[in-house]
Order: sequence, then C-alpha cells, then structure tokens
Amino acid sequence: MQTVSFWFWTAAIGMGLGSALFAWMGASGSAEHKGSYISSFFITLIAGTMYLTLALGQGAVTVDEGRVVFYARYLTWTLTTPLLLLGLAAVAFAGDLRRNVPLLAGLIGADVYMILTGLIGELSNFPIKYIWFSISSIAFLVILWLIWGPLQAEARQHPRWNALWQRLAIGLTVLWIGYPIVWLLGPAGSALLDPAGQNFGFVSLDLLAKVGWGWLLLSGLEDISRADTRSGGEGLPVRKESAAERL
Ligand code: RET
Repeated sequence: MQTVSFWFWTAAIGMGLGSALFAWMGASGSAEHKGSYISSFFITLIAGTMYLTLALGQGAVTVDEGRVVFYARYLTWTLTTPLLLLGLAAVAFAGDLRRNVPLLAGLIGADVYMILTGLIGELSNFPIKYIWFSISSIAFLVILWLIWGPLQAEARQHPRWNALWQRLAIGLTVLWIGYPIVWLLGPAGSALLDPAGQNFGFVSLDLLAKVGWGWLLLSGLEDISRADTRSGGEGLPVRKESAAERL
C-alpha cells in the first residue's frame, strides 16, 4: 500500500485535472448551463487545494487516541457537498433553482449538519465518537429521504431531464454511502484499514464523486441542450421566465 502522502498528491493532481476538464468543457458549453460548469470547476478546485494542504503536511491534528485527523477534509466537504446537491437539484428543477427553495434549504442544512457532526465525531474519543457518528448518519438519512422523496417528485415533472436525474441520483447515493463505510473501516472506527488504506478509500470516492459525477452531470446537460436545439429550440423554463420578466 502506498503512503498517505502519495494519495494526497494523487488526489491534488486528479482534482486539478478535473478543474481543467470542466473549464475546457465550459468554454464550449451552452450558455444556459454555465452555472453548473462554474460550480463543478470550483468543486474540484476547492478539493484539489485541500489535498494540496494535506500533501504539504497541513490541515491535520493528532487526537487523544493517537489518531491523526485530517480535519481540512471536512472543511472542504462543507463547501463542496452543498454545491454537488445544488447540481442535482438544478436537474430536478429543470434548470430553475428557485422552483423549490425550502427543499434546497432543507437539503443543504442537513448536509452541512452531517459534515460538521461527522467532524466532531472524528475528533472525539471512544465511545462518544459513535454518538456523533449516529447523529451524522441520521442527517445523511434525511438527505437520502429528501432526494428520493420530494426531489425525485420534482424531477418526474420534467420528462426531458428525468433520465439524467435518475442516473445522477443513483450515482450520488451509491458513492456517498461509501463515505460512512470508509469512516467505519478506518482508524476512527474498526481500524481494519490503516491511515493509508482509509485515505485511498476517501481519495477514490472523492475523485469519483466530484470529477466522475461532475462529468456525468455536464455531459448530460449538453445532451439535453442538443436535444432542445434539434426539437426546434423548445428552450428551458428558466429562459422563458426571465425573458418574460424582462418585457
Ligand atoms: C461521515 C462520518 C459520519 C457519518 C456520515 C458521514 C458521511 C459523509 C459523506 C460525505 C460525502 C462527501 C462528499 C465529498 C465530495 O465533495 C462524515 C463520513 C454519514 C456522505 C460527497
């Protein structure tokens, strides 16, 4: 197994390449999806910068149990996970994020709460850390419920976007479930994985959840735009609305 720092450098480079890919896709991408390109670019930029701090030996503390906690990871997750959820919601809402603001607020609130209570858990000793793990997991279940309940109901109202939404929601669910599993297998949980093993797990999930998932989102949005153009520029509801507002 490679060292912890090998995985940090791999992730920093991988995220940097992800940002470059999204900038390049955005340069030729359609105007109505620019928000998603910019958001995907910053998700990987923030993550890449965090991995650079970790690779340089920053952003970590040793707790009483003698474990090293890479707390910088949680700080960036606090920023990147809400952006990922906004991307998923934008597809469910057919491009108009204002369609259901209470649902967005609930999703993002539960998400930030999940990450911060997860951080407290990793900083805590046995047995208190499992109290925080459980609280964080409840918030995660709320997120999954909001995605597969009300958000899915929104997505189903937009047949042209629904197939993409289903793919994205399944990908997000499968990848995100991996995080608590890696946490439980790692040094903070059962210690079946050593720090290098755990970081290999988190780095793989992070690259898939940000670069892989971001690519799925952006290429899917382009397919929808192309289909719109072919069908005679049916257009997005958001465009129609803002055009009407301008009159
Ligand atoms: C923790 C431990 C406590 C219980 C739970 C967790 C879930 C974390 C998740 C993180 C997702 C991160 C992503 C980052 C990419 O930007 C905090 C590991 C439930 C779901 C997708």
